[in-house]
Amino acid sequence: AAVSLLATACGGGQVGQSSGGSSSSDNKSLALIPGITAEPFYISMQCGAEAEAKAKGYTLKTQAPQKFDPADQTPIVTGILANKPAAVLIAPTDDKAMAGPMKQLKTAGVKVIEVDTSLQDTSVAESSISSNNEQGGKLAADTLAKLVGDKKGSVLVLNTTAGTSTTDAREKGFKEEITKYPNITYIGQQYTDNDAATSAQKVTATLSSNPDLLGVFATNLNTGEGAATGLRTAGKTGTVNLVGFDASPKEVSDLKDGSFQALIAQDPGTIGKDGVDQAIAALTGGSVTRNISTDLVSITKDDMDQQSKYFYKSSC
Ligand code: T6T
Repeated sequence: AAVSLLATACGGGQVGQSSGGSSSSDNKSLALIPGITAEPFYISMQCGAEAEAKAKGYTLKTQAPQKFDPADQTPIVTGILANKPAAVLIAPTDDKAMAGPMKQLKTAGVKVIEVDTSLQDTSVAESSISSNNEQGGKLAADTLAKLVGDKKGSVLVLNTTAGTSTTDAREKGFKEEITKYPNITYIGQQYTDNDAATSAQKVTATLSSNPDLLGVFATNLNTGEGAATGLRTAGKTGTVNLVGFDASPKEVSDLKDGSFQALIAQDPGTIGKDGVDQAIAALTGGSVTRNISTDLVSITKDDMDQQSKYFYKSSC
């Protein structure tokens, strides 16, 4: 029940049998396991990966968990293992809990490529492709500080769940960078379990406990969409500056109508494309790059028309 296919979004299908446990050189079947189903960041990644796989003569099938949760993602890895694709591109939903299942892939001779998130254990993946998330957190801090100007008050980070490598790194970068602004007090992070409604509640609660709140940094898509709702409900849109991460269609329309003051957008299509290229290099004895960092950009309402190539897709 935890398994869901993104087939409708991007034309992919279920992970199929490879050519009968054949050697990796003639097995051209790749699998993608995103962090969560039906979410524009991972759909955009899937689009990039599918297009590249097709261009290179490989098949790519996607299976994603319902929740961003290792309990949902582990059975997908186990199921895919039975079909033995040549390589698996995966966004591990926990930097420790997914190590066991991912090691099983490696032990079975399946090449493992990390896309977006990664494990603490760097011995499992051949290559890891992601944004420089710590840098993204710093960019969010500088962007928020610029919006706040010389006003004095506090700022909050709304984060997803501890153990998510990407969002942990975003908070780390933010926390370090925000100390450069003495007028701003960082009151710490609150976890939302990657749930928009929880994020909205945390904003409302913080507004009552910290009436001097000047800004919020929401570390990802759901958290940001929820924070925008929370500020709207409290009548604080625009008064409390909101910097989000990602650029989902909803976040982009919220930026346009002033619910967000800025978004830090990633380039998920390129993460997917590079993931396929690294998988193929690993399978064919090509040169593999251990770590690849993809673009991040800060977008505001004023420059959003020029940055539309960074907007995420809901289908390919
Ligand atoms: O922000 C992205 C991704 O980079 C992160 O690892 C998890 O959340 C998103 O998928 C957005 O929902």
